[in-house]
Amino acid sequence: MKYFFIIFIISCYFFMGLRSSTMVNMEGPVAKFVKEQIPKEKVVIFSKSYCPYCKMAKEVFDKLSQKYYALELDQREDGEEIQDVLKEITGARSVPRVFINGNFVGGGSDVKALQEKGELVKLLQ
Ligand SMILES: N[C@@H](CCC(=O)N[C@@H](CS)C(=O)NCC(=O)O)C(=O)O
Repeated sequence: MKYFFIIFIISCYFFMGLRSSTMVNMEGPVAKFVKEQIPKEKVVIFSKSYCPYCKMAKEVFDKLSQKYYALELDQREDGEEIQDVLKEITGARSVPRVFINGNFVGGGSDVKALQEKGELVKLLQ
């Protein structure tokens, strides 16, 4: 039973790795959509409506009166695929994934840290 469990866990990791490395078509329509959204606004947030880290990032921009374009991935049928594409682009599929002037700047904690260090305002120029 113990060995079955270990093999099960190893198989899960194997298939998760396989999914991320082989199933993302960076030339496909979802990747094209993601690439088109990133330069659409000065601040673009790939978000989920219920996500506290996304709320945290949005609040940072709200306090700066900086408008942003948020895509709520939990409200889209292609949300999972968008996250797979974002993993290829940014190295992780967690939300939020925040872009400023077309550049990836991080997740919610990163945005907050940038603001606290006074670096966010510079990136927004
Ligand atoms: N340290 C990350 C944490 C982000 C995080 O844990 N996000 C959750 C949602 S609140 C997530 O992406 N969960 C996996 C998923 O929704 O696919 C950040 O500050 O952005």
